[in-house]
Amino acid sequence: MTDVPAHPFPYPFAEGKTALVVIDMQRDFIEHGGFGESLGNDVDRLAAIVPTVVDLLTLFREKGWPIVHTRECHLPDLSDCPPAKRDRGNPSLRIGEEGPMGRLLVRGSPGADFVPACAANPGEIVIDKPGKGMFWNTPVHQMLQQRGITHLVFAGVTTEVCVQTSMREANDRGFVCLLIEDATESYFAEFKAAAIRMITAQGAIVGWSTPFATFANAVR
Ligand code: TIU
Repeated sequence: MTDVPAHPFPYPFAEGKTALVVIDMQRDFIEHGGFGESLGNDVDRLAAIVPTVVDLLTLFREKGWPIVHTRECHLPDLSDCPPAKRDRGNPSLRIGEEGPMGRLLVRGSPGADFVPACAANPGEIVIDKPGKGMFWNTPVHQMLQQRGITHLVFAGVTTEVCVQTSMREANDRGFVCLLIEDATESYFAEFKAAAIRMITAQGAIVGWSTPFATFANAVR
């Protein structure tokens, strides 16, 4: 175990038992013309974390540690997209409709794929998930258990939606979770700050948080 300085107290990093989880670094959330922008959001806020996510990916790749990438997306017939999700709100385009990057959040559409800098390498796990959380209706729990993973380091978008949901799901399944603060972002600065506070409050009730540089210095 390596103690990583973190909030609310040092995170017990377990080499050999830890995977990086990069949540939904997809064009549909980060680039103009995608799902995120269709909901009325300023997507440029999210693009700003791409270099730090790349640094985190590079660190795990240099070490040969496991990496999981997730994509929020649906089958082309939308049979895994509940009407309650598709019909929510008043977006300019709905899930499954044709946009400038293809059908929004549909598996195989250019927009549903990763931004190029955060593409998965061969051998890394890619999980297509129909929900906000990474465990709902996916094989990821079994895949992590098969590899002896007990600790997860989180990055990606958006902090209070898919990242927080996935961390809560992971925490309930017994994983020891750390969020890299500058490798996650929200469309709302105040929601990112609040999510990090919620995750780390009450003695790390959901998990720990720390900046990338602090994590990298500790594990290198
Ligand atoms: N809208 C929003 O903030 N997020 C999502 O819809 N999905 C993810 O967080 N990936």
